[in-house]
Amino acid sequence: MSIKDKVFYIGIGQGGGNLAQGLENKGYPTLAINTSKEDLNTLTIKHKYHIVGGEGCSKDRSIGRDLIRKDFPNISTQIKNHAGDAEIIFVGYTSGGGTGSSQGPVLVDILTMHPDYKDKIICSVVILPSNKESIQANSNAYCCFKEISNIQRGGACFVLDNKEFRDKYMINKEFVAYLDEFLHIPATDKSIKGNIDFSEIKKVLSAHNMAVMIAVPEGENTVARLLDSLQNNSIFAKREQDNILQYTALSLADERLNPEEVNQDLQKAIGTPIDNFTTFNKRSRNFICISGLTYPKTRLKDIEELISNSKDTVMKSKETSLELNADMSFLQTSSKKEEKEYKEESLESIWDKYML
Ligand SMILES: Nc1nc2c(ncn2[C@@H]2O[C@H](COP(=O)(O)OP(=O)(O)OP(=O)(O)O)[C@@H](O)[C@H]2O)c(=O)[nH]1
Ligand SMILES: [Mg+2]
Repeated sequence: MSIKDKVFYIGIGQGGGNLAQGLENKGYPTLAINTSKEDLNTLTIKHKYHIVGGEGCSKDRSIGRDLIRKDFPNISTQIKNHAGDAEIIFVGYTSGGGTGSSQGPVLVDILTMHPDYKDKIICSVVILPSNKESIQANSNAYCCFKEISNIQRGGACFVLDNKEFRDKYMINKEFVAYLDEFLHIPATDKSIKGNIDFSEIKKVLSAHNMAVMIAVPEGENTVARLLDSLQNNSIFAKREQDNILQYTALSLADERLNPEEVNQDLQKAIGTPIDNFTTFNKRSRNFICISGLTYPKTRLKDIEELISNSKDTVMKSKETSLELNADMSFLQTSSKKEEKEYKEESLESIWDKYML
């Protein structure tokens, strides 16, 4: 049984669906769910589901919420029909839109309690909007993360950040490549000095809160280079520097390295995990996945600031009551009358006008 049969990905909304497309292209079973038929039509993946009554949410989270609630029995059937024997389920969505942002967190929460899935690992892939995007997108992201941070039973949550990279599709592509690389470690990376098996992959992915992955080409100063890439050149949201983490899975390119020493160096910089798993690969890449990290508090604080800076203007723009109380209607009377007459005119009556 290949790793691809043990994993199932559900994409919600446009961004979630785009990730589904990337994963399906690599051979993973996926399902794309959306309120928008048009969004779904852009995907060529096998299993797509259009939520009944959905016309897209135009970034309105309340519409998405209502729709998933009403259509949940059908959505549930779709998941049941396609999830197969997956042991790990990923739910992917963007936090800045209306559909994925409102439906992703609640779906994850439900799956972690659902009798059919509660013994599976339910992971998330969530995308943050760039800080150049609209106040609406940023406000949606903030509200979405409020919900995510309250999910009690979820597994690893990979937070991708559109802030650092301009090209959204590059972010998708890199994430898909990382996830594929990580999931294949038990099959491809083998060494007498240590292996990582599937149960260890599951252990890493079962940790709550945020997870990240990074890979750098083989070279000197393995740990420093991994950390630098993670902090400065990553598709993931910046990690909090608070030394909180649960697991690390590390695959090293150079068999001459001492895994204990490498892990010690790593822990000096990022803190001590509950457990660390290490192996070696022949791909000339050093790869790490870290899970059980704190959610990106600092980044979310920036979003909070961005929204609150615009709050006054937004509130004012929403005020509709323009208080003009004087009666100036004397000049309006005749036009009102004309309007009335016009409305009463029917197509038939137009003929009458020409019967002179
Ligand atoms: N990285 C990445 N970001 C995306 C992608 N698609 C959309 N986004 C971002 O996601 C936000 C918009 O979310 P969408 O996924 O289009 O929204 P949706 O879930 O379809 O919701 P509605 O369209 O409002 O119904 C914006 O912040 C976009 O920049 C994608 O494929 N990759
Ligand atoms: Mg959409």
